[in-house]
Amino acid sequence: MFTVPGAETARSTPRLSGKPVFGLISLYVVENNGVRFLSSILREQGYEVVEIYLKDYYHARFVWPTEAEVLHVLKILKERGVTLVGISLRAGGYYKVCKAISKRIQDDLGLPVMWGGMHVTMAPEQCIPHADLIVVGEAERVIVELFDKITRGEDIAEVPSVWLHRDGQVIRNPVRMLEEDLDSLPFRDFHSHHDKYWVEDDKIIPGDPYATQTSYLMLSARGCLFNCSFCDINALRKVYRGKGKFYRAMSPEKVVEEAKYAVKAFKNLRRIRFDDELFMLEEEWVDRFCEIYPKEVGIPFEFLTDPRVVNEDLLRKLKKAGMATVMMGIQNLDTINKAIFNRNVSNEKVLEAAHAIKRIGVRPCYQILMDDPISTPQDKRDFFEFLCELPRPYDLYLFSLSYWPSCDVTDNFLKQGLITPADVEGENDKCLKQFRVDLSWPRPKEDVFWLSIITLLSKDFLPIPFIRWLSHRKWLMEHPWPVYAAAQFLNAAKLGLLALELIRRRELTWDTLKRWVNWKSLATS
Ligand code: B12
Repeated sequence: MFTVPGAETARSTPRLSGKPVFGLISLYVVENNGVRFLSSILREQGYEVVEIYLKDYYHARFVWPTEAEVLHVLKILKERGVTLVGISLRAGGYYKVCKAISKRIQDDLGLPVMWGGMHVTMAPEQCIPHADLIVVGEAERVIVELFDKITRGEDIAEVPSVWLHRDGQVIRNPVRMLEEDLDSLPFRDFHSHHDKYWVEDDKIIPGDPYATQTSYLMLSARGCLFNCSFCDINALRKVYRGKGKFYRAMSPEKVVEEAKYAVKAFKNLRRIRFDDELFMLEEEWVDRFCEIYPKEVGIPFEFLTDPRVVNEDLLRKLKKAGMATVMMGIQNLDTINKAIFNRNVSNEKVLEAAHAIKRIGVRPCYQILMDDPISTPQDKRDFFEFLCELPRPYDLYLFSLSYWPSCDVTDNFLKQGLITPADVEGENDKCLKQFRVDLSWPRPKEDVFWLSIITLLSKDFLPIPFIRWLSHRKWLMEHPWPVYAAAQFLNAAKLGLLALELIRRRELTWDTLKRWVNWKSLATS
């Protein structure tokens, strides 16, 4: 246990005793995996958990909760006799909302508030002043130990991963060893409808707000083999250094068992999306998965991969087993990837992986990362030229570089004076407004030009020589509005076609439309 002096006040986390009734709040996402993992394991251990989903996540739209919504949250906590409140702070953009809600709960109800989630893990020092206690990192085992101790009336000052206040000092316990056996964790709870409330549009909607979905987001692994400097993984590796195996995957049998659970829990299920940082592409694992998944589940699936692990044979087997598409991170030119993103992957390797995917016959989605402050005008042209070489057809997800606390890219740019602390998520909330690139976001003319031109590449019917010809028009670079307007129009048309396709596949729900359609900010695709 480390204690660090900081004793301007004699603040102490209130003493907790008796079996807790836990109110667990998810900010702006009705799906929140973290919340669902925790409520599931706590319920399994016999604890009462009341889940409150405070507002949903909407693409590039962030609306502060209304007073009525805050009062609804307080009312639920009070009426359900909650004794300890947890708030899941997944993205730094919600830090200020989290602070405000916590204060209301502490002041109006006198309840202790515990924070956890990705932002807390990345920036615990920013969070601890506003919470009575926080949990750094993965919390399934931690929360059970914490609740058992509270129930038995024991002191919680030494629970691993927990930070709390004691006599004006902050107690910062080191993080717990990582859970190696992901198979031993219970599935997230998507099936029970009691003890769940969605607070949205000034209303309380009881029941599980996620039950009507047509796609199930599966997490079959935690961690990653790589360490890109812009990614949360880079921050997590620092937190977990020396704390056990970092990249862990569920067994194929357990993945299939969970998929079967999802089929039961979601009546309209049409697709499974593995949202792991890196889907397991190891031969034995893939062989077993491909043997049992089609027989026992058979629902189309997709996953995220990296050019460094793409293997044509394995992809072929996965395609046969139901792989509908694959998303692959490219990010930028190899020179930029190496210089600032710690991605040691050559352009040739990316092309090789793209050709392998093309031969397999699925339409991939490539992810790229824009808006870095380093790329020169020549880099931007080179990147465009490189993208022209990718075999079509493909979709593009263009992301805008956000600065997560304690990631290397953030620290390096801060040191070089390329960004200021106000640009870092937590203080900043750009990630809620410009995560997927929207062409109308204020940018230098040159970037509007290149982003618009790049957006044209995923419109298969436009010949590459024509797009290249446009890219050389000096006048357009100076006055990018015609190419911007064309890109916006084609983008909107493509999203319309995608919606029709989803309707055909019976995958479109009203909730998905609400989440993704924002006419003021079109996500490029
Ligand atoms: C899947 C995913 C999504 C999905 C689905 C979310 C879902 N079902 O939960 C969708 C597409 C909706 C999504 C959206 C966004 N996401 Co996202 N997402 C992820 C991803 C890939 C996995 C999250 C996850 O489920 N992890 C597994 C669970 C088990 O881990 P966990 O959530 O951290 O929870 C554990 C602990 O943190 C802790 N914990 C969590 N909550 C609590 C609460 C308490 C009280 C306690 C004690 C502990 C605790 O215990 C949990 C169990 O061990 C992560 C990357 C990652 N590796 O985490 C990014 C990530 C969390 N997302 C990120 C971002 C920025 C976003 C968006 C803002 C992007 C955008 N503008 O579109 C939105 C915001 C949505 C929202 N309102 O939160 C960033 C956050 C970075 C940051 N610090 O800000 C991450 C880290 C990715 C990245 N870019 O590096 N996301």
